[in-house]
Amino acid sequence: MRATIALAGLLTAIVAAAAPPPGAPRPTRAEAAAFLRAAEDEIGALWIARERANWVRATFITEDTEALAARAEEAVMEASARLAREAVRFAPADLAPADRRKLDLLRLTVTLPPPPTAPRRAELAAIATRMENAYSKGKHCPPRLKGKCLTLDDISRRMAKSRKPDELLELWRGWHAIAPPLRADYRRYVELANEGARGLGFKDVGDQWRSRYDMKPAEFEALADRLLKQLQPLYQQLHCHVRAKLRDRYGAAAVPEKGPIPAHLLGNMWAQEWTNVYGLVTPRPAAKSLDLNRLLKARKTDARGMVKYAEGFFVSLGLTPLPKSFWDRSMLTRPRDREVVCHASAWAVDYDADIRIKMCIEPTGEDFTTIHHELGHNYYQFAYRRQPMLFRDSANDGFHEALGDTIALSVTPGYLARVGLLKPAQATEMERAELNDLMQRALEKIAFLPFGYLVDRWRWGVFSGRTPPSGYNAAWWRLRRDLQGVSEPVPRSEADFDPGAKYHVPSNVPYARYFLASFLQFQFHRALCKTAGHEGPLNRCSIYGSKAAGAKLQAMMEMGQSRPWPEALRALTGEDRLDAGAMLEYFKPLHDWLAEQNRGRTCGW
Ligand code: X8Z
Ligand code: ZN
Repeated sequence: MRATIALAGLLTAIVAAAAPPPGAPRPTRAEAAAFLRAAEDEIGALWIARERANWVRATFITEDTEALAARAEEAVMEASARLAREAVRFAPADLAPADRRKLDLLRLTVTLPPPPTAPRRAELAAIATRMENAYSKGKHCPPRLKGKCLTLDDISRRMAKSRKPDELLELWRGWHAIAPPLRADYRRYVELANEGARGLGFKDVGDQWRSRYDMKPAEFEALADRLLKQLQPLYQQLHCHVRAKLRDRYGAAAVPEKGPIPAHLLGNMWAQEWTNVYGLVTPRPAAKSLDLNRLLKARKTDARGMVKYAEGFFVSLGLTPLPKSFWDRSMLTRPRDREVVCHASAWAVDYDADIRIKMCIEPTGEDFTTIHHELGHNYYQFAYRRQPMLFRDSANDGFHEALGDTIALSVTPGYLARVGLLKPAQATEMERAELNDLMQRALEKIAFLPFGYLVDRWRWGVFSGRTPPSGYNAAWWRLRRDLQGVSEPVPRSEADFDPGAKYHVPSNVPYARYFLASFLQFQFHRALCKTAGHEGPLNRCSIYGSKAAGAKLQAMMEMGQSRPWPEALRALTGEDRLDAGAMLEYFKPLHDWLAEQNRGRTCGW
């Protein structure tokens, strides 16, 4: 991949728009370096101030913290716009490659592209903060509970367990009812952020998001398409089998034989992962299956205890224990006395060693995995903290999301026996019935792929104007039906705003990162298993305790965003292409088994 050339090309548009007057002297390398030093100092200080304000807001939502966070965002926007404009002056300079990269990153990594005027920047900052808060405060107050309201965690807990279609539908509808009030704000946010993106030299916000991958935006789209296509056959097989089993359970009237699966029956609010219907699709019901929910409850493992297990894994790789401040400052459970943003996140508040997580942990296998995911973010942040400010991020955003998931792939029965959560004999029995384990993983990882892809497909359409506000909801369900094979459980209309019921939409967090991470984590896993000396099938491998694997990970994480991502990938895996091969290899036995089960069934929708 000609990464540097592609990146340099990105600047052409704004260079043309704001080129120095003819005859103006070309800026020198030293001038560019001085500009970048000052820019990093300024933007770094503002980023840190924003993180602090945001931490307080996200862990204590009030009108005041909302206003303070919006102010901090506004200050970042103002500086980003100004610095990006000034940066244009240095584009023709003969720059050191690292400085060229920094100049590009200055405009590429702006999360909320700043509109040109102060009042509109203030408006956008206020809308963005308000939307995330509104989502986070969302509640469902069913009449049957007579005034008691359910949070998303309450709803998710019920949805994971319930097998009553009526109850599932009520919960699904109840949660989706939080979103219509966000629609007007969302529409305005799209207008304002698009203005900002255009000011930075992009066609629209989607174009800016797709430009962050060391290649042209169109090349990135092609890459995503290629990856999805590689996994489509396996997704179709999984979908086919799960649909047949849901039909057995819920009846022919509820689940069509050949059509999409109604979205409320898959054990997850967005049907984005299906692990909670594992009990309906267990390949080897006679053999023991791993049930982390039970294990954690039986041991009365609390939130801290769960985080300790995850930390223990990283430490076994030779990475450092979490600093004391992590334990003092993290928010691990939902506070009873105030509104917070419960959606899990990891922070480096000072862009240095002050790493923390914010999560409302429940003693479930799902949260056990999410904790590994979050600590992956924290260990990454900790590793690149010595990089220049503009390089303190992952190689691309998929890398950040993949790190902790890679570790979670090593949470195998064998590993759980080593840390005493399982008896060795139990672990051996589970490993023998490996299809069970693979099915659990597939319900998490394979089921996720089309969803991971479509959230931003929808937003790219919205930002480009191809999907007008009058078609927001219809476009969402078209994608869900076409790509996921999942349907709306009751008729929907443009009075609804179903994409707004998914955190990342009102919170302005790009989503393609999770799609990329799905592939990257298997590439990482395969490479690290090799480094750890593992032989045999990939799904049996745990890198627990491998200092060699830890050193490789650490070396890649320390690079931060200083080099184009293919180089970081190469440092860890020897490959420089994102590829589905490792994922397909991992799931091969399950794929074969599913194909057999589905013989005689009509797959697809
Ligand atoms: O948002 C997250 C993480 C925080 S970065 C908890 N994830 C996506 C989601 O919840 O939709 C992890 C998996 C996908
Ligand atoms: Zn994450």
